[in-house]
Amino acid sequence: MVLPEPLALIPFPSSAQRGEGALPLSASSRIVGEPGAAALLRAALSPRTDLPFEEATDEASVGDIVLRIDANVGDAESYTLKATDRVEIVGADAAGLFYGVQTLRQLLAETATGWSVVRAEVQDAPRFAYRGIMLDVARHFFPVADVKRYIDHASSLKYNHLHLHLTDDQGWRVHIDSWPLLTEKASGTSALGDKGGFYTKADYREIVEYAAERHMVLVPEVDLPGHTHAIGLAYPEIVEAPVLNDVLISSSEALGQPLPVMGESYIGWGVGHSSVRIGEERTYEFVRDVLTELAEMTPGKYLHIGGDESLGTTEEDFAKFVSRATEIAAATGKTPMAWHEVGAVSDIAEGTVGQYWGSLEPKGTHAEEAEHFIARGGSLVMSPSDAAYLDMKYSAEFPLGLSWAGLIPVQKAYEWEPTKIVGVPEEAILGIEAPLWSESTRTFADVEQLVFPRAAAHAETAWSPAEGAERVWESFRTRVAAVAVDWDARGINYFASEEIPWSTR
Ligand code: TNX
Repeated sequence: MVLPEPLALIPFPSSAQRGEGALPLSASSRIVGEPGAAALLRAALSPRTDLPFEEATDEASVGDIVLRIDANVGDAESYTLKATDRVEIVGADAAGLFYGVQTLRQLLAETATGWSVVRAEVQDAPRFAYRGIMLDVARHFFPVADVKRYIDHASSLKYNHLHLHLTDDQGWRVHIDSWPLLTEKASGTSALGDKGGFYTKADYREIVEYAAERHMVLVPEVDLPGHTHAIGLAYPEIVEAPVLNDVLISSSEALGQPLPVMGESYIGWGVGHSSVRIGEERTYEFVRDVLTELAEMTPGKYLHIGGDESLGTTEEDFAKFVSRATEIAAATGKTPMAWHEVGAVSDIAEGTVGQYWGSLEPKGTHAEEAEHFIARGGSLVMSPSDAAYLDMKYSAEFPLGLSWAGLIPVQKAYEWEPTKIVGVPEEAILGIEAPLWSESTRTFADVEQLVFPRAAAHAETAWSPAEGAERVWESFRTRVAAVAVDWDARGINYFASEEIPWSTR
């Protein structure tokens, strides 16, 4: 017996059955129903198929695409899709409908006689509420147009949180009215001496809105108390002189990169040398002003305060700082989020969400730190660096990316289980996030090479049921090959890894 091939969908739905053949689309196929979703669907389908897909509100007929919202379909973000003699997508809410539309894009097929939709019946709902992807716009700045493209890519894979790493040693990337010198003096350059940049408040709001239309929530990060060298270019009175450690000195030398110098822009990749002044009251005014302004223009519920790699800071100072900083973040009305090191501090604000970036087999105190967020009533977002990091090289020869957490071929990115890393109950895991750090990515095309196809792997970990029959590498690798036809149509510069049978279509 020949088993039917699984539908080429990523992330694979909770349930998806193939029907008989394909439903032909034609110039008379219309999109009937919810206007917002219809406009996005039309914008996606029309250029690709060269068919008009007129929007209509009357009764649907054969060959049409019907978009509806009905809360009875299921929980938040869920949807059903039926492609028979027409396509009907019903979202439990606007997000669910949007995800059904993304699934439809992957069911689109071009045949000798024209465009069609593979007949199918799908019922779908996400596994995790937080499905995140990060872009580091501090090490290399990426303008609004690139961020929008990132949002397009990620939302098509049903990611719903975009974490922007907005500040680091190499630059400050968002305008803050009450501390205007940050963008005036500390945004000009990127790593490797490349051009910098920053988002005006209008730019930031444009990103927020574009993301919201695609059901992605922006999670802004201001990394504190370390990763703050750039702040010293603008406000030296709140930043310590660089603390050089042996690893920083030897790795900078090996890479031929300069060491950080107080008051000068830092263009190397080294970490752990900077800190804001923890004993200085003005520092907390800064934190309050920055987080308050960010909170005002961020509709999402999280404010990320960083907290990683404060290598030159004493434990005592670190504790003093992060307990205040998480309280300040909470006082804006948002939920603080922080890298797992912050979990080393006993009295962090209640409900703070921890982002675990240790390895799949936790080292040292990393697991305890992560577990402490749960003890404080928070939850965890899992970003194990040896599986979820999009900036690790695929292989030793790969020209872009870093390798400190190991090499991450696509299969390794695919095969990990977020609930089996630290000892917390499954409900304590809010979700996962795949971070793209941008030390080595000088262009957005570089970003796409590292992100694709691995972001598709993480999307499936975030969305698809853990026990699903298709949640296995052999299935995934053939589905990637098929979904990549859509990536080609969008011009995504994905890495054609040899692990994927690209020619199967
Ligand atoms: C570690 S992961 C960092 C970043 C670097 C990244 C490079 C984390 C919280 N901090 O500062 O960019 O490694 O892979």
